[in-house]
Amino acid sequence: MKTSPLHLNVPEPTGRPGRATDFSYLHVSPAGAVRRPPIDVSPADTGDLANAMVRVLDEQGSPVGPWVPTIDADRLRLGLLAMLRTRAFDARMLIAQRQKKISFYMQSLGEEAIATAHSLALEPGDMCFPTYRQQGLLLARDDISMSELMCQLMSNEHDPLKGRQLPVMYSYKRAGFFSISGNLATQFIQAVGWGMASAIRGDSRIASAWIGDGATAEADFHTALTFAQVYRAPVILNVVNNQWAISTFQAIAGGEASTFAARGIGCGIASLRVDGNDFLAVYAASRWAAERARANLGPTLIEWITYRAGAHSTSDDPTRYRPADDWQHFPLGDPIARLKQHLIRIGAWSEAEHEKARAEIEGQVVEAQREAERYGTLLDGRIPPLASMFEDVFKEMPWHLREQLRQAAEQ
Ligand SMILES: Cc1ncc(C[n+]2csc(CCOP(=O)(O)OP(=O)(O)O)c2C)c(N)n1
Ligand SMILES: [Mg+2]
Repeated sequence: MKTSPLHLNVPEPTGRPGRATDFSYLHVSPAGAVRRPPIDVSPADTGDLANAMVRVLDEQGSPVGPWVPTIDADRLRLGLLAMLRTRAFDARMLIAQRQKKISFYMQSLGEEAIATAHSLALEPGDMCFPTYRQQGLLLARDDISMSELMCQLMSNEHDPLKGRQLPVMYSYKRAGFFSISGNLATQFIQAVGWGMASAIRGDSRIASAWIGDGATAEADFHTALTFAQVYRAPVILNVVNNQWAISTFQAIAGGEASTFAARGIGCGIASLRVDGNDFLAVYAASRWAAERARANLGPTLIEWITYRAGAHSTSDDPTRYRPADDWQHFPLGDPIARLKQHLIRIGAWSEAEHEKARAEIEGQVVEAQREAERYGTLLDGRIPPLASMFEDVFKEMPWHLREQLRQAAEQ
């Protein structure tokens, strides 16, 4: 028998610079079309939810269908302000990097609804294990000031992490924000372990794990799913599918043949695929998953569909590998514009209020930066003292570190 030579499938995005993306691969469900099962649903019975897309806001900004959450206009306005704050903070810090005041930055442009709505859906004491694009978890609450975050970014004298972490890799136990690790996917196993520990102690706090589409290709992702399912750990497993992993399209991580949410079904985990640019859908799905975890019903995997509108980081130039105007054509739009449209529609917001809030937030970000810069930026060398490098590791400094500290002081 004559056979043709073997060859491999190497997924390619439909869009490239100068060639528009065909977004039909996203399979967008109409708003309100997807059912909302009770929280004690059997994980095997969520297969349809892992392959459809939970959406609440329709094209006109009206909430429709079974996933419309119970949330009042005051809280929604809080959510809108949190998204505006996150966007303004990101824009300002991008400029600060270009001015060499900070060495590196990562924006969450276009993805703001996911972290901010999720943050409002959790309870104080719950612990998030974020990646570098969930600054909205912190900016949605006022536990940590913007100027303190900026001190970390500037690695200055007031950097709470004393210059030991890459900018954006915050660590705030008191705000339920576990130290960010640059080793992607480790967040998933750590979150499952933390959730298991909470259950072992008979506590009521739950964990929330974060990963990107690209990082799901790491073994840790799959290990975490197994442990979460076997022990029914109280954890929300968030996969942020923003279509890109630096210059690599999500299909390279396996998003072509099946959804990332469907990975959960294969492991016996209740799973949802959700419009991540729909603030109401993010809030509703997060609450559903949090209720399941707190009721001892186990983990929920949620794939959030969104678009990384900015560059991967300040070291990346996306115009090299995708159409420059891709975001404008993304079918799920801009999360801020969509929540704004909804609030205006229900009479709880106006264009004038929006403009005023935007300007006020802009002013607050500028003020926070002014405050942070009083403690130095990367430009003026006002960094934590050299000796601080030797602190905080051992309760009592061993002799060889004391010796190295003495030698360093002599330099
Ligand atoms: C274990 C590991 N492998 C590779 C990298 C290098 N790296 C940093 S970010 C990134 C892309 C991750 O993409 P994704 O998971 O989709 O998250 P996104 O940046 O889109 O939010 C890679 C490969 C890393 N930090 N850790
Ligand atoms: Mg990604």
